[in-house]
Amino acid sequence: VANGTEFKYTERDVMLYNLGIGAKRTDLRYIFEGNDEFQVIPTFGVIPPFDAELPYNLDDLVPNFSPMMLLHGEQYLEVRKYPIPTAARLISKGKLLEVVDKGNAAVVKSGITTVNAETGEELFYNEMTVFLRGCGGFGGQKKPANRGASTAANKPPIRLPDVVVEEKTTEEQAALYRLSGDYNPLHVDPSFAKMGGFKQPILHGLCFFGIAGKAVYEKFGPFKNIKVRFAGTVMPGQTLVTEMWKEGNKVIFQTKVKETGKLAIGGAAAELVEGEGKL
Ligand code: HDC
Repeated sequence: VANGTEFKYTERDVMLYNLGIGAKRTDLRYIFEGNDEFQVIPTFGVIPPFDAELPYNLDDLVPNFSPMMLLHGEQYLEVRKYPIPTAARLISKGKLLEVVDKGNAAVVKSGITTVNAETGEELFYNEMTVFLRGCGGFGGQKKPANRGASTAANKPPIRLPDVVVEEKTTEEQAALYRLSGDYNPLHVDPSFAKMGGFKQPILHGLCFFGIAGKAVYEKFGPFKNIKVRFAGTVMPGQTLVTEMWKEGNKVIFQTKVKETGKLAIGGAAAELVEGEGKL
């Protein structure tokens, strides 16, 4: 839509989001509006775009589109201004960046800019990439374009990680996380998940992105951008192990599922806000 869609959030939404990505009752700055340092974890910037109406339908872009076969492929978030307000009215506008033909699958990337509805100031920019299984082979471009930080390979260095953070998700993680705005049935409805090829509902990519991003934020401080590729699925209840390497101003990271040893997030990095880094 020409004027964008309004997304209004309050302190209650902030607490719900923080809890959805694993904030504990002892993290008062995340779960108690009366705390002096009450704040939203910066990965919250991926939430406002869920209310943005995109000026196209996936159905019209690729053949055989089915919502059950959609997976979140990659996410890139820029936080354009700190501090992030704990309540605001925002407007998000999205556009199509590219459609890539992977043969079996199609990869569709959207760019969404979110501004403060009152001041017009830019707050967040997102690139959201969906991986559409069974929707390729239409003769489209084969490789995604190079977009700098949003498509960087971020290969971890060959040394032990500088910091490792382990966090167990709960069986209710997806049921809780969805209340922040991604109501995709894939994450709670067993029959929908089965039609998508999964034995049980899987965790939102942006939920484990948030858990990993929270670990980076707590160990290294605020970041100006963060990028991940969802390399494997996570089931609610599994334990996530996030390994981080500080390389100059950049924190390269990856997240594995402890129970299986498989990679859930790869090709990931956050660029720290200059002069704010903790280490
Ligand atoms: O990597 C596989 C996988 O399962 N990843 C995990 C996906 C996942 O769990 N995502 C989160 C849960 S789904 C979710 O949260 C949905 C949410 O509710 C809705 C979000 C809505 C956003 C709205 C925006 C508008 C899988 C299946 C993705 C790929 O595995 P394979 O099929 O085995 O592919 P592979 O052989 O490894 O690679 C084939 C080509 O595809 C590229 N590629 C691989 N993974 C990618 C990816 N591209 C983008 N994102 C990914 N995650 C590879 O580079 C490869 O390309 P090429 O052949 O050119 O090298």
